[in-house]
Amino acid sequence: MENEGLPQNLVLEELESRLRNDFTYGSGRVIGSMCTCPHPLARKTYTLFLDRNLGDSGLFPAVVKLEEETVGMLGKLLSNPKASGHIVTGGTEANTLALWAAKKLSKKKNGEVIVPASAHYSFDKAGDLLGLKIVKVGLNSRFQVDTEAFKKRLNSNTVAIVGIAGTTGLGVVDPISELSEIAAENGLYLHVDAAFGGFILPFLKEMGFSVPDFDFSLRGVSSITIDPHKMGLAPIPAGGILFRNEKLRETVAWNVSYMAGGETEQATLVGTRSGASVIAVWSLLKHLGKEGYKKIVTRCMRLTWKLAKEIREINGLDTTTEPTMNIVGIKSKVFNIRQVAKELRLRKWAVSLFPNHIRIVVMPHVQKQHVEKFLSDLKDIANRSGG
Ligand code: 0PR
Repeated sequence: MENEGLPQNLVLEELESRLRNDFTYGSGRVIGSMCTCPHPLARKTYTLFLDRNLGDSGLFPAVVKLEEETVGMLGKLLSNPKASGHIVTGGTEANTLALWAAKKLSKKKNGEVIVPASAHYSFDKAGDLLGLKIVKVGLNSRFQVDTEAFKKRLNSNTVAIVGIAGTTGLGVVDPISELSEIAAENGLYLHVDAAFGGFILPFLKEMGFSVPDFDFSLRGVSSITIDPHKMGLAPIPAGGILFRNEKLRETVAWNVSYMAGGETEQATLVGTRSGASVIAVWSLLKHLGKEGYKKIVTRCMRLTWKLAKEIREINGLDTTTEPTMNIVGIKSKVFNIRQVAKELRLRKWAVSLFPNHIRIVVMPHVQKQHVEKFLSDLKDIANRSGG
């Protein structure tokens, strides 16, 4: 830091010039990400109430009420109006809170958590932090967790099992109803990671698509991650952790007595936390309603199906699996998929690269013309590589 500060306009000018060349969602070039342009209403409500801090909740009782309502609306979406939880920093914090609750409830010393091999790396982080062994179970030919293999890994140290409703790599939904039975029969905690799928599956279901059960309608489900800053169109940070009931949430709650607003309770990893995030999510759920989200999901899915169909028509390329949600995996038996990703990046497409496939996520900022331009570049790359 310099001794003398710069005038505001110079600071702004410098920032504008330095940030100009970063990717923007609006350009349509970011097609491998799970984030998107926040909805204009959420931008507005977020900035209007930037100073609200739920770490000292006694100062902001109205925001506490808005968070309760937000969690109530998400709970209802996930078949449980009595769910209790918080808007947190993201899926990583939500998944960590779930494993923390499971660990505390079990009181076991050398706890193990069984997760699908497709689980997000946040479970590895949480396991490391909480001293829990993360046991990974292989997938079947449809990239869902193999429940028979799952059962074989259960032992007296198991404290929780995890299922994913919308995997990070391919958007696949695990057989959560089977996991729910395993959990119920063995008295185990089942956490469902619907960080991505939580804002898609309920809407697809209402629109008549066949969607497997994955939420609190299943008796064994203890908690669910559902992230508004992914398909919910909320500004970052906005993750969601929902526990089946208030008692489970209280497992990770702490009382802090000295706060300016009086005694406060915190049941999140962070202390000071954004009330603006809560307000932004609340405003979006109120404004968009189910119909608004259905429209967004429909548009993303139509483009996803178009993309998947046309990828399969390109010589040498194929999709990894039929998309369940707005994620497409591109694989090849002919080309080195790493090389294809490299060529795409040279043409300024921000794609994600997994060990055996390229991940495309058709988020709400991706328009038809972007998909068409992407397909034409992909065809060109395949042709030049001799597919
Ligand atoms: N659970 C699942 C199923 C996820 O896919 C993710 C993140 C998380 C949990 C963790 O969420 P947070 O990142 O909010 O803590 N999935 C994306 C991924 O890792 C996140 C992402 C977002 C990646 C934007 C790239 C990007 O540009 O692939």
